Amino acid sequence: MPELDILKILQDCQKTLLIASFPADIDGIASAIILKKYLVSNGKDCIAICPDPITEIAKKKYNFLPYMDEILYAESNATLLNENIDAVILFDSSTLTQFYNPAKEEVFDLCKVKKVIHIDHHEDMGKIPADIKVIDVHACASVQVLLDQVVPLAYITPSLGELVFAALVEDTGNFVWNLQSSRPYNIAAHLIDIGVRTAPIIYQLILWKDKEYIETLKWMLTHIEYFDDIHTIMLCIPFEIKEKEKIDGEKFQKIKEIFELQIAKFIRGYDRGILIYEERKGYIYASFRANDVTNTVDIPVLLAKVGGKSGGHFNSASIKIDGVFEEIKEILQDLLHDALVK
Ligand SMILES: [Mn+2]
Repeated sequence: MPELDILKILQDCQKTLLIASFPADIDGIASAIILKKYLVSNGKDCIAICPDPITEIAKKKYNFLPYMDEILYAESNATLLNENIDAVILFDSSTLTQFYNPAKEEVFDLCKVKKVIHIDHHEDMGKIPADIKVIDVHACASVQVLLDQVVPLAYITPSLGELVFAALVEDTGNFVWNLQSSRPYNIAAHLIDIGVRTAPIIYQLILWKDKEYIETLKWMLTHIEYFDDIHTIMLCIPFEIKEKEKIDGEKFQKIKEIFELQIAKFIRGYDRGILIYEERKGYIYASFRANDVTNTVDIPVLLAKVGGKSGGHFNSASIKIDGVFEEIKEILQDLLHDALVK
């Protein structure tokens, strides 16, 4: 049963703004839509937004789901001001800048807001100025936190259930990672029992590939290098190749997404994948994705030895560094070699 009496908490508030973090992701969006509908059905006035204009990719990806028109793509500060908001609920990020668009908006001004609630499964970094934190780092998705602690599971209709299932599938890679208890399976079992059809959602989010994807993949597969001694694959895009193949920002994002999500850690015998990209001459970005079952190298620790700006988790991190492309590629190989023989 939910532990948090959200209706009581919001009883003195007139209008609540629910914000799903950007980049748009179905866990944040689904959580915001479900809580919005729950609050509205209990007589509350609400508006739900995602502060980033949803990309064409996300639109195409999620529009098969119900209630997607319940979430607006609007600027957070303008909405706060124009709609006389006095309560804010933030979903699915522990980074404040993911709740407004720093490229377009000045500051995130919450001073006129009476209640700020943060609902999340990411670790609380103390960066979100919330009065109430509803955070469970053992949950696989924010939607799980919402159903465990805020909205009764009995409120979920088959249509809302599609949103819940989509969020569970996307945040666990179709029930592969982020599973720290049987709860996500129990929620999924309940959804099947109430009539949610799960296969179409798995096809839409995981299995179906666009023609454009296959074309990009074809290019990538001819450029991947396999390093058997360090059980690592590399996709290298030095400046010359970037220019020759006309890889602009958008094309690179596509390559990066496909590499990180579908290739880097999924080739048997190769425990990690590195994408190295030279955006401008001497300005290098390297992204590591390692298999959560077979990788033994702490990637952020490894990257700290290269210098530059790094961040991430044990199996997933990236770095920006100035240098000569071939040299950095070699340094990364050597460091991996050393880390593995130890
Ligand atoms: Mn999430």
